Amino acid sequence: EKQHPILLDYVRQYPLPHGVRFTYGTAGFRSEGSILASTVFRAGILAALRSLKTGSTVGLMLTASHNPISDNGVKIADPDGGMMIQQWEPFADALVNAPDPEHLLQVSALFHCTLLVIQFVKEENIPFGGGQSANILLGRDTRPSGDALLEAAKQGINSVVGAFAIDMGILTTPQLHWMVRNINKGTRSSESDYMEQLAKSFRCLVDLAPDNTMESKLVVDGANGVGGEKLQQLKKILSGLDICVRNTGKEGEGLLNEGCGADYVQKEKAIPSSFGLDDVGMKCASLDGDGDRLVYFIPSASSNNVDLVDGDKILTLFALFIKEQLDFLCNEQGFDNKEAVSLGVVQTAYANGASTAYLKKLGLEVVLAPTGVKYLHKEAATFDVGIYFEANGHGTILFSEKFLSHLQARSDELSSTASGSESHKSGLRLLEVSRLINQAVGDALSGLLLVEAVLQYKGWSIKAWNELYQDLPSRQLKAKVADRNAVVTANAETKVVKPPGLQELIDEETAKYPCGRCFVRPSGTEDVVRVYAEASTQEAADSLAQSAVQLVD
Ligand code: NG1
Ligand code: ZN
Repeated sequence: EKQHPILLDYVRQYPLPHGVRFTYGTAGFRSEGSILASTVFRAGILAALRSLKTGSTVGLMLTASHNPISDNGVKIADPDGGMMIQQWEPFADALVNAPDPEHLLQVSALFHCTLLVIQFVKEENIPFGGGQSANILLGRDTRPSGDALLEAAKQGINSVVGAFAIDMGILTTPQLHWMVRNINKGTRSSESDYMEQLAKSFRCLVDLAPDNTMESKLVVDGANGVGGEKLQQLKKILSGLDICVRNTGKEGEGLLNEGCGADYVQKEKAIPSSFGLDDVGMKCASLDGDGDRLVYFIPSASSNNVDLVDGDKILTLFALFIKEQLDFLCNEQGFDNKEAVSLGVVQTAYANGASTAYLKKLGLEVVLAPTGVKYLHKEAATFDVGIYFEANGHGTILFSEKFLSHLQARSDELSSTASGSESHKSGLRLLEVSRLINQAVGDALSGLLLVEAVLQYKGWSIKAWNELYQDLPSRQLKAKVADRNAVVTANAETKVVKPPGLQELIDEETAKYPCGRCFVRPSGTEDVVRVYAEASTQEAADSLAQSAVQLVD
């Protein structure tokens, strides 16, 4: 028999750890970094197959985002820069959990790793041998386990004939997704291209803004991760912003995500380490460990608290700005596309109820999606301009190709005649926003620059922005249960359908609280059921969440 193009002899170098099952959850495979080598090796194979199948470059990112430094994870970016298509997730799960070939005698041969790959290649009609090549861009965050895992990924890729691993070094997650997208579009895709594009479009947006005086100083918590490092790099080519980065991850500044970072600030509503009394009242922002989440905050005078300006408020700020630009654009004579330009915002059930109410009052179409950016992204992509954010600060703004080419054509046409008009300017602003904000995935660095540009445009302080609406008090808790997947939800996770009867009990409890809202869902990244409750006072929200935990247990 002729040799199969997949040389899974390498598999033996990365034995499967005993007694663990990995699932491609909300954000790829994640666990303790020390037991991930076989998973990452096999994710390398998966990425190579994905690239062969699509005939395009794909990405493989090693990160565990906001999780502790000892964790790590791996996820695949599809050719468009988005997350790997969901149809491949069952194969991904089967592949990383399939027994090693050595164990062949103990298990049904059908399920072992090599056979599984061969079968899948056949089923999916993945081309081999005709000189097809596969390119996989590799990125990783600053975790110490990243080096060894990178090797495992390369070996996995190399075990597929025709597949090439291209190591892009230490990157934020959104940088890698951006590169994959741009390579496949045939546009500039290096790290310095990324930096230059962000700096340039930011500068253009500021130039297109009225001459407002600005609270230009911004203190940023880099979570002691890659985001802080990259922001410092970006700072060198930025003008008009006075950014001070703390928790950059340098020797002596502290550990990745420990007592700092966007997740910590959002969940604890506490100031991150390296921030103190001197920062009270300042405009501050916090990135997460891999630079795809962004929240703002104002350290308050009382103890360690902050006024949190979360992803919902970033979404609201962006929605206000975009809507205003679209209104300018569409009010103009000759722009008869008013009906045709669709603007939508996408949130999850975790969005604060006050934000949803505010957005609806603005007349915006608000869509609810299940947790996980892959779901939000998909919904947002159905609009000409789709804005999505999770409350935790992960999100972006998507522009349809159709709308962008329309804007471009219009701006070319107007540039000679009506260059000073507000309508012309709004077209230009929208074009610059599409260049600034990452079109592949949520990106804290580009998000931060857009927030700053919009605040500048509005002449708003962070305080003015924060006061657009007031968050309803809320509480998030985790319930440790025997099997989190016993809880099955529907309606964008707002209703429990299994186990039967649970939703009725939750409804009954919720009805006892004014402005009460409560839902439970299995986490996609941790072995817990998450509980969220909102009510008119903090005590009430706490108590509702507590009762729901008891119902789930
Ligand atoms: P899970 O564990 O499925 O709740 C968490 C976050 C998501 C998303 C993913 C990926 C919450 C409630 N959930 O998912 O929003 O960021 O991690 O990192 O914050
Ligand atoms: Zn992240």
